[in-house]
Amino acid sequence: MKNTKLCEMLEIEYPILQGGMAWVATGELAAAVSSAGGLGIIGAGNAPADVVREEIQKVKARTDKPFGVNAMLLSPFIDEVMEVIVEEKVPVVTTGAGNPAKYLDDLKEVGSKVIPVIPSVALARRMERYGVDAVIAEGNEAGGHIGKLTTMSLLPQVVDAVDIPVIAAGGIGDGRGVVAALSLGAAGVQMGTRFVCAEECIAHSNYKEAIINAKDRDAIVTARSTGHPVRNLKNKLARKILKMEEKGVPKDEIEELGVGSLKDAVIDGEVDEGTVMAGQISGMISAVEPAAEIIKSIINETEEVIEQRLAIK
Ligand code: TUI
Repeated sequence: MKNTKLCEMLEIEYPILQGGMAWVATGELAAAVSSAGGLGIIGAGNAPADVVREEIQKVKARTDKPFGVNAMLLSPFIDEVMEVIVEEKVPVVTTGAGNPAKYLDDLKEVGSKVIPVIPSVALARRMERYGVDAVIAEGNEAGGHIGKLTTMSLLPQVVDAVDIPVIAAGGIGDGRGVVAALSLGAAGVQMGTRFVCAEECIAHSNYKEAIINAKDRDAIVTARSTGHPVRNLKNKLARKILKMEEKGVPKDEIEELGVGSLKDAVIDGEVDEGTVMAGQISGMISAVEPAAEIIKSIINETEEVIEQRLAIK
């Protein structure tokens, strides 16, 4: 598991990226993951640029290891956030929810590695042509804003279509998932939901408990009717949104219900009437652990599966 090509490119010990989740992935979590040998990623979400700069400085104060920022391309502050990322020479920049083409030259000029999340083969190909360093193929088992395909089908098709490293995301919860992703051609993995339940993650304990208590079918998709489907844990708000969508309520009204609802859940612990974004592997998570323990156990499981289960004689 050590020194894969992706590890060399990103100068990390293990090919495990922590998803850059809005509100959840602050400097505290990113620093803990990077210190433990993975790649910690700050989630910029819809945060203003000065807040993103503070989180970047938090990580720099806590570790000398490489780290990343996820730039959410639908953010109203995206241009200013990208300026801060360039000024701070962030080592790795992942992007979500859109096409980062217009920011690429500035990021490359300061030496940032650029790794967009892509939900399709066509976008992966386009990104490769623009000169990105790798792509993250995210299947719709993931939490939050999702694409149409599952990881199992998207990942190998992207691997076949491009020559740059492909990182797998969506539906990976432990070492078994890592081996599955590697089998499909991934150079590494990104995990979000598992790291929400890291001790260093600032998410409210109610949010972590909601994930720990979740069963296999609890991470459902709402807001399909808006064109921006979101995977989140079934609760009072999710049921209300689904009912409104069934009735054909206009998409503006549905979107309105989502505004501020992630913060309500993550920061205030409002897990009934807020949005608890989480992936389908929520049902596999049973404890809050330090980030270093999460990484250690994933690496141990990965090596165990490769050595013992896959050693077909
Ligand atoms: O971005 C994510 N996950 C997110 S963003 C987020 S905040 C948000 N909340 C509600 C609505 C919208 C955003 C919560 N979770 N994952 C990465 C991801 N990117 N998934 C899918 C995509 C994606 C979709 C379309 C990437 C590119 C894309 O391109 C369209 C195009 O051709 O421009």
